[in-house]
Amino acid sequence: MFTRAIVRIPGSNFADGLTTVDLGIPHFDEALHQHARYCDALRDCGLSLTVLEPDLRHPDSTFVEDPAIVTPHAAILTRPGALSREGEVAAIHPILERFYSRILTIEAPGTVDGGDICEAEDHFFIGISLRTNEEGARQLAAHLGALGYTTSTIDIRSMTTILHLKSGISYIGDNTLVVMDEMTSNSQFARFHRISVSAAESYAANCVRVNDRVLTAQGFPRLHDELGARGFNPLVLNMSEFQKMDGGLSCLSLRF
Ligand code: CIR
Repeated sequence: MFTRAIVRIPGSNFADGLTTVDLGIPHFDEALHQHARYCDALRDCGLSLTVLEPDLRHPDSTFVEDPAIVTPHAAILTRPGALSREGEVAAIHPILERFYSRILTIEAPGTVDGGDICEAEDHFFIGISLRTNEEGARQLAAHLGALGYTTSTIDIRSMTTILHLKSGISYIGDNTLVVMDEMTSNSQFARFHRISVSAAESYAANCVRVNDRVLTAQGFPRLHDELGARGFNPLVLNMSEFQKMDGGLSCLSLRF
């Protein structure tokens, strides 16, 4: 069960953030509206929110998942792989200090983006990507190991369609992974029930279990139906403006 989440309202320069997709420039007012609906959804799932003010120094800072990893035992400050996002770590640090007495760090030359880290019960999959490097993964695995978790790495550097590991897989509880078609046969996922997401719906592979709901992106009916058929309770949110900036549902909050 999660009881809290940290979110940050998008800044007016949100469109100046990084993106690899060609879906057009996000509409700021619509992004604010979608963000507010996202916050409502987390509250509906029973979470108490810490809502941070926009940070205009960092256009991508609404994606609070990337500068930190939170576990029940400790928070880990990451070292984001994109230079323009480095300062987000110092900005989130004092917020995490309100909730955690133990805060660990990733040191240079290691880099880690929280979006590359997928927690499945007591195991963490660590994506090696253009943002998370091998040294960052090694440091993170050592921290998580000391906290009692197992870890393994998944190299996604050859996959051109996803930015982060969690753009392609999500653990939604009940021993179930939602996985992009391209990754379904990965032997590391063999012990899980897998819900495969077709290339046409690949954006929907980033979904988030929050207590008894699964947040899913609007516009992907096959995954939605499949979740329902398997007994999950989807909560659908319009993510169009965040998708334009390579962001998904998990990126917009730290849940603990
Ligand atoms: C970036 O490129 O860093 C942001 N525009 C999007 C980050 C999305 N975060 C995530 O998937 N965890």
